[in-house]
Amino acid sequence: MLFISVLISLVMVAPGDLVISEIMYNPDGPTLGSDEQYEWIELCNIGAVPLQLDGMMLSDGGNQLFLESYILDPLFRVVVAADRQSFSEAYGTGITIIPWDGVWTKLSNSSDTLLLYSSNGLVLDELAYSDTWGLAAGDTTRSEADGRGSSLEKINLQGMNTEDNWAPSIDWACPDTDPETGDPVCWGTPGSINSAE
Ligand SMILES: [Ca+2]
Ligand SMILES: [Ca+2]
Repeated sequence: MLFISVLISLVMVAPGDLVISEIMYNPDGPTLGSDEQYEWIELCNIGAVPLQLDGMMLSDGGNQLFLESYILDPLFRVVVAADRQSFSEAYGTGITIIPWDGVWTKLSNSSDTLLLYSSNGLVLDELAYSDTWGLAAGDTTRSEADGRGSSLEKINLQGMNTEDNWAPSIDWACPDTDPETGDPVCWGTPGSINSAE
């Protein structure tokens, strides 16, 4: 039965089935650590069938990384981490992290475009974000997602990757405080439903 499901998913995977649901593009240095160790990407299967992730690719147009074998059931989420060991040390070991080959697709701290491809080269999702996302018009401070602890979360997973459909996380795991504001510093909701959903 499992084998049949995999075959079906390989045939039917289409844009919109698997989405980039959350990114940590600029981890908070003082409480979490460096970009090289603590950037991560969350993927969610919003389609109707299990998806085999083997061979799917994430890229910013330069670096490419290829996901290893994992069957992701509908409505479940997984994490692709820059450094699996660092991620597990920070977030614990209860979150599914997908191994990958290639070169980490560095997430710029200003703006970047992140592309998700199927194993046969179809673009499944594309996210062109900016560090201004999450700031009100005219606000010249930094977004909570811009190195202040929060991740950037998609609000409606079925919706477009526009600025108004993404927001800094306002989550529940807040291990520290922001030295600038004294507010709680959170690190997003990897592997779990988004706080902004
Ligand atoms: Ca970064
Ligand atoms: Ca999440």
